[in-house]
Amino acid sequence: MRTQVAIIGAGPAGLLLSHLLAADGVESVVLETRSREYVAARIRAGLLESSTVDILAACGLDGRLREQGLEHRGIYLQWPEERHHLDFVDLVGRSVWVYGQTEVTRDLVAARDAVGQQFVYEISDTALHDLDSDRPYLTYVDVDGREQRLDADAIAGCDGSFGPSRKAIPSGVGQTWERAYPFAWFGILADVAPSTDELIYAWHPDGFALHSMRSESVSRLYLQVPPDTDPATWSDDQIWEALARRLGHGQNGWQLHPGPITDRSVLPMRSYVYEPMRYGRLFLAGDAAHIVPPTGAKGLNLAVADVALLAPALAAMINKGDHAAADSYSERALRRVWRCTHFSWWMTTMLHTHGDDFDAQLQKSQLQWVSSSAAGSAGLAENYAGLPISY
Ligand code: RFL
Ligand code: PHB
Repeated sequence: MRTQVAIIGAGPAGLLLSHLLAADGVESVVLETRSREYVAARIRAGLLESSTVDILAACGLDGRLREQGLEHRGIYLQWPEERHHLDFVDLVGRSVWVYGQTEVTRDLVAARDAVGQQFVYEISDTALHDLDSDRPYLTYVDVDGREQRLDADAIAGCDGSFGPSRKAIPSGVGQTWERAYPFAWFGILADVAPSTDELIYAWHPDGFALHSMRSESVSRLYLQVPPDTDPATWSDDQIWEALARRLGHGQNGWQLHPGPITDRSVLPMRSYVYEPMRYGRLFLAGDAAHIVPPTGAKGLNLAVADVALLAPALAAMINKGDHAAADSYSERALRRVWRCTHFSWWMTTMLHTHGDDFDAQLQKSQLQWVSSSAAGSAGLAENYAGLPISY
């Protein structure tokens, strides 16, 4: 098989890249280890920044988002006895949208299916070859156990943090930066109307909590827990009690309404950046190149921003033989990646406790300043609502 761009991974990065490339007249094949059903059902991110919404709108992919998504003006910052609203629209003129990654994926798959995009699901043994030539290719084993080869002008590694793309770059070429955090997030999905109109990020001596949502009838909530936590060991009552305490149930009459928990999982948190995001004809995008802790809600948005830069760069290289944008892709993408890496680290360290009393006093002072100073709130708002793609 031959195509112009071989895309490894049918996550948001790979799917949107195939869509943007097609708009520029570039053909692609999307390869995925998981099944179509698994990819469609995966529960992950929930918050879209304004530039992500702008990109989806520019490709005509914002129909269901506008109908079913929830537009939020800002967020609440909470700590014992205090809750402050940060209005991003007033502060920086931009809003954010609650619209699950599951829904974004569904819209992208539907749009690609409608125009006959070639997907190959349930592959195994994906291997990348001749990346430093202008004839790179992939080999893999298909669902029927047959070995296959896909030749391309370029390969896009959109295969997440555990995929083979980054690992195919010879050691010594790139550099990695990493920070592991001594805590994890316990996330639940619950069939209950959100107890808040906008997201609540809560600092508490027991640990961080977040009240998010997926729709007017589905809530998504998170608790800071030790990384080795087994989600099965917490009863539903224990989960709701911890959430109520940390999120300020009873404070100024506010109440957290519990409901049936339909999904629970524990996710580790880390920051990770691999640089450069290109090796020869291999281009990395999304989680394949960088991971952020979820506190800043940046992972999905960064994946979208990467491919918004990568698609025109690949199109210019393939359609016109113009390599300038492809050559500067890594540097341009990384400028934004590092800004979001810093913001995600900053939000994480401001809101998660780790048993140090001195640090706890600094965190509360920081929260007070961010909530009450125009400069402090605008800084958070500018980063949270999202910087321009070309930042
Ligand atoms: P993905 O979504 O991981 O997709 C990679 C795809 O590659 C496939 N793959 C392979 N395919 C072929 N051959 C191989 N050998 C392959 N190996 C892997 C995988 O099966 C998969 O389908 O990466 P992508 O596209 O870069 O997208 C990144 C986002 O998914 C991720 O950053 C976000 O989900 C992170 N994140 C959040 N981001 C936000 O912007 N806002 C949020 O509110 C937010 N909340 C979250 C999150 C991530 C979470 N989890 C579970 C990690 C909340 C959670 C709970
Ligand atoms: C979510 O709704 O899953 C979510 C929202 C905001 C975050 C992280 C996760 O910062």
